[in-house]
Order: sequence, then C-alpha cells, then structure tokens
Amino acid sequence: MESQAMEHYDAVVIGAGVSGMYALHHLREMGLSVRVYDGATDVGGTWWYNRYPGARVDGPGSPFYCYTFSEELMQEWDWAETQSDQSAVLAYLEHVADRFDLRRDIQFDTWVTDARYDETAQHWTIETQTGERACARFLICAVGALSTANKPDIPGIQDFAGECYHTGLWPHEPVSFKGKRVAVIGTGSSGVQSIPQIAREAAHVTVLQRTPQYAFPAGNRSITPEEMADARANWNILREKMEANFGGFPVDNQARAALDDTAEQRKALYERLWQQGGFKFFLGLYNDIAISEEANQTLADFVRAKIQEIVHDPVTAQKLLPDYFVITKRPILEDGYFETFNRDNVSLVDLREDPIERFTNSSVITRSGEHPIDVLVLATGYDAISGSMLRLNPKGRGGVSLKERWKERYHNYLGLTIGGFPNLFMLHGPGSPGVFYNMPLGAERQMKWIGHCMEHLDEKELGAVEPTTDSEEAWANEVSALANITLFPRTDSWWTGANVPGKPRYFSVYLGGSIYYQRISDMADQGYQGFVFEKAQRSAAAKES
Ligand code: NA7
Repeated sequence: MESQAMEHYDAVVIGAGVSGMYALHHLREMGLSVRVYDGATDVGGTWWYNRYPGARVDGPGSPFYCYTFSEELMQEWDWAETQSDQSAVLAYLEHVADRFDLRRDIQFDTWVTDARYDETAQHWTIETQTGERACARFLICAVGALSTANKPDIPGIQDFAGECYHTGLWPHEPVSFKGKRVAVIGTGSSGVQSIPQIAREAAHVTVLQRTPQYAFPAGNRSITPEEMADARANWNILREKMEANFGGFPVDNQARAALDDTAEQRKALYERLWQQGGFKFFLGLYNDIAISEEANQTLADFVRAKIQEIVHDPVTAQKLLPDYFVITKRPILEDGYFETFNRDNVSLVDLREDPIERFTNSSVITRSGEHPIDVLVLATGYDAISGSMLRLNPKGRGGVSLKERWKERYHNYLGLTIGGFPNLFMLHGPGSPGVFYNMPLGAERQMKWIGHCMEHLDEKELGAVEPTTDSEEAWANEVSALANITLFPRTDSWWTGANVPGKPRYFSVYLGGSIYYQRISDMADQGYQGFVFEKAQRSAAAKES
C-alpha cells in the first residue's frame, strides 16, 4: 500500500457516539485541533447501530438522558416520551451534531485499525483501514461500553442459511417478520424489548432462553408539554440535582432499608413502583436491595409472583422464573414481555434443560427436537465495558499491546488512564462508573477532567502522563472493595464479564456513583496523585539548543 501523508492533530478521538461527540465539542472549545474517527456513516454510536424493533432507552429516561453542557440545547429540544425510542435518541444526537457543527471534524465510515504510542515523539499514531495515518498528542477512546457485539459461538450456527440479525448490528432497511418463523436467542434487554414486537408480526417465535430474567414494567408514556416546560424552567436546579445524585438523575433515592418496613409496607411500595413503571422502580427502591440477601429476596419473590400471575401456562411461567439475586444483572424494562408468552404463536425453550445441539440450513435443533425457522435473531449482547478497547488494542510503551496488558485484569487508574499507555484516556472504560451512571452526563464529567489534565501538562511543559502501577493497584482494590459490599459480583452477568468465554471474571465497574467525580477531582487538585509525568520532549530539546 502506498504510504499516505501524515495528518497532525492535538487530539484524536475514536468513536462518534454520545461520548465521542462531547469529547470533540469540549476539545474544540479548548482551542485544540481534533479528528474523530467512526466506523459508522453518521453520529450516534450505539444508538446508530441498535435499530432492532422495540429499542428504547431503558434507563431513567427522557428528558434527562441528555447532554447538560448547553442550556440552549435543553431549551430547544422536545422529548416526546419518557422512554425515548431509538429513532428519537438518534434524532437528538443528529441535532447536536448539526447544532455544534460536529461533523466537519468527524471522519465516518473509517475504522481505526492501529493505534501506537511513539515514546520519542510523545504522541500517538493511528492508522485506518484505508492506510490513512494521523498523529496526535492525545488519544481519546470513546469506543463505547456496549458496542462490540457478542456473537455466540454455537456449533453449526454458520450452517443456518436463513436471515440472521444481531440486535446490536441491526440493518438500516426494515426487516419484515410477516408470516415468518423466528427464533430469538437471548433474553436480556434487547431480547425482552424486541420479542413482543416480533411476535406481533411473525407466524411463530421460538424464544431460546439461557437465563430467565427479572423484568419490570417500562411504564413508557408521553411527556406532557407542561412537564417539558417545567423541566426547562427549572433546568439549572435539575442539572445541579443530576450532578449531586448518585446515578446522575434528578431524583431522590430512597433512604430506607427493606427490613425497616413490614412485609405489608414492602409489598405496598413494590406494587406502587410496579404500577408506576420505569427506571424509577430501582431509584425508588430500598437502599439495601443490592446489598442484603434477605432484602433482595423480598423483591425477588414479589417479581416472581408477578410473572406467575401474568403468564397463564404454569409450565412456561415456571421456566420464566429467575433464580438469581434480583437486579444483579442489568435491570430490564419491559413492555408486554411476559404477556407475549400467552400468545399462541410464541413458545419458550429453556436452554438449561434443552440446549441447542446444532443448526441446519433451516432449523435450530435442541435436545428435545427440531424447530424450523426462517429468521434467527441474536439478542446476545456485547463484549461489554472492556471489549471495544480490546478490539482497538492500542500499543503502548515498548509496543506492548492492551491485549497483553489486560490479559488478567483491566489495569487502569480512575477508569480513565492505563499504565504504559501515556496520554491515552478512556471514556466509560473499566474502573469508571460508566454503565452505572447517566452516560451522557458521565462522559461530560470525565471529559472535563481529561481537559484539565491536558491543560496541566501544557502549563507545566509536560509531554506525557500515565498512572503508576501502585495507583492502578490501589484503584483496582477500591473498585473491588465497593463491588464486594454488594451482591453484584455474585451473579454471572456482562458486568462481571461472564457472558463472553475467556474474559477475566470480575466486577469492573466503579460503584461509587457521583462520589467518583469528587474522587477524580480531588486527585487533580492534589497535584494529580498517582500519576507520573514526563517532560515535554519538544521543550526539553528547545532549552538544550
Ligand atoms: P445482554 O443483557 O448481555 O443479554 C444477552 C442475552 O443473550 C442474555 O439473555 C444471555 O444469556 C444470552 N446469551 C448470550 N450468549 C448466549 C449463548 N451463547 N447462548 C444462549 N444465550 C446466550 O445483552 P442485551 O443486548 O440484551 O443488553 C445489553 C445492554 O444494552 C442492556 O443491559 C442495556 O444496558 C442496554 P445469559 O443471561 O448470559 O445466560
């Protein structure tokens, strides 16, 4: 391949999703030259890819799953529903791109195939799939915590000759299920959101379930003009509340423990939250549900009873009953999921007792028999949190790759930096609150910290920053200590890496919520404790001459 001219920037950002878009805006505000690369043909990241039927925000929802950096943006944007669907979130992100003229610095349809640190020049060089190269002092990895599709390695799956779609890589053209026999593998958020929609259209749906899931009513509803006006009028107060709140949303978390209440009081609270629906279920819950086995049991029993009430066939209901600590897998919001199993055209296969043996060109064969299908939907999730960083696999000092560095554990400091990878910063990486926090707000807060760190380097004529091994170790201990207070590490989930064979198995998310932002800000104020800095080669060379 012919070598192409090298472009020089202050910063290269990889990813034009929620985090990368803000990174670009912020770095430009700082007066830096920036180039963003993304493999998609437009902005949106996970919201660009996840176009499967039923895809919606399944967090606390609109209008607070949004950027906060621009008052005008908030004032001019209308959210229609509390759980915005994929097209509404993407429309918002496209509007942000237009409004802040982001696309002029984003190169779409471009995969970064290599990223290498040059120790002498103190910069990163990236190469794209077309052989294009660019270098920058700073590499910002906004590669997404839920972006690398997890495609199951089921024997013979490649023999299936019908249509096959992964929910996280959904086609842009409409997919018709009309009159077709469909199998769906996976009952996480994507499966639970899409199965009712597919069942309304398809001739038959076979749900291939490995782990039954607790799912809670989404409670999606229209946002009234009055509510939108109220949010606008009180935006500054709400934004402060978001920053102060543990998960980054303007809500009041419950201060009571489950066992402080009587069984009747608990049931009344759960029932009220169930009827109300939405992510408020978790925000309004007792503060010990994820900590105390006994408290957890009270909610688990409540949800199991609900499933048995909704699903008519007792054998199917039994198969749908989850048996792990409730909310220790990512909580799921559903809209008619359990009711779907009352339809004549839906059947459930419990893969734990009836595993997939193989595929033919037109069927999936489980131990109990053959299921003829026209379409296979893989709702099998992601190589989450660390997967997209490992797919990028940057090479740091001495050419050491991230795959080597992260073989046993995702070594990092503050969830932002990695020893041996100077001037590389992650957004929503392992060791950060990432998927446990309002993600647009989290990206803003992390990116502001990164911006301050860059300014610190310039003020002190420093060329490179990276964490020490000791600080990485201490941070890992803090992440684990917080996780170990809870029941989360005791359940197999994508939070613990259990969904991808061969991944290090541990809970890698920082569970301190908003406390994290105080922690990283304190570190900076105290002179960037835990980091080592290198003098800028350029200024050292200038002084010598
Ligand atoms: P999830 O939540 O990881 O769900 C994936 C589902 O696929 C889950 O039910 C898995 O079962 C199942 N799965 C994965 N691999 C296999 C194989 N090999 N065989 C059978 N079943 C399998 O991904 P989603 O896309 O639904 O949601 C991801 C996040 O996006 C979500 O949490 C929200 O934050 C937004 P398992 O439970 O592992 O037994």
